[in-house]
Amino acid sequence: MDLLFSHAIVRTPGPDAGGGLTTASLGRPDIPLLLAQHAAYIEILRALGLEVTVLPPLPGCPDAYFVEDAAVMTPEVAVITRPGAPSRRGEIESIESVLAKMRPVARIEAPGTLDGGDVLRVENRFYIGRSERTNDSGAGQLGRILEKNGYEWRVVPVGSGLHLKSSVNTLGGRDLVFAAGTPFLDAFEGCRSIVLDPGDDYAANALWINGTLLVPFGFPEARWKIEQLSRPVIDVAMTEMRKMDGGLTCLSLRF
Ligand code: CIR
Repeated sequence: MDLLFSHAIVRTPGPDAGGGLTTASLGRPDIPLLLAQHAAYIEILRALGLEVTVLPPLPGCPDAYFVEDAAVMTPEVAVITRPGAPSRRGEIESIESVLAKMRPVARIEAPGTLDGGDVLRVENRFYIGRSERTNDSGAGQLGRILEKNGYEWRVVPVGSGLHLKSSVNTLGGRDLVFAAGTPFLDAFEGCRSIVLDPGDDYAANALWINGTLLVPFGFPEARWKIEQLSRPVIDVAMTEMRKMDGGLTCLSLRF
């Protein structure tokens, strides 16, 4: 049974949002369009019944609107991460001040690094990607915090791609969507997999919100495959976030 979300935290992109980290060669984001797409994303979350807290831009932290990377939320605890990219570490103080009002806080400490984009919950188990951003220490620290709170956890070597959730996401329960050629499919035994076509990798970052599936606009084959689950699907324009390696999940913390 999936836990339903009642809240989301997002952060408005700042005027410096084009100065964040990226591996994409898609050009710089158009900031007015980025803001419009971000505002539309917020409206979708609200239309799905979530109470959305919108944090202001964080000066000097151009990637801070990818709030998912700065924390991992469970009903019991808010885990403040230690992002793998040093340029993103300035984000955590601000997110901690917000989350500390909502949950007991735990922290990933040095030498651990962990990005929330590497953390995927499937029912009672958390899959933690070991990636360019998340190391063994960070994954282990998070795992032990989760274990204390009654969860199972498993480390998955991500191989290529930015984060674990760049390649796999839940579509509800144990239904998962994978990018083509994902090397770690075996780690998810017992789950039902939809594997997208080569070229549709970006659409593997689909987002389940209380039974509705958000998918990035512009991937008709991926959308068709996901629609076969007979759950409502909403297309979301993500062209400008994609230029900064951002996807649907990273724009919010949901709980
Ligand atoms: C970064 O490279 O950190 C940002 N430009 C993009 C982070 C995307 N986060 C995510 O998918 N969870």
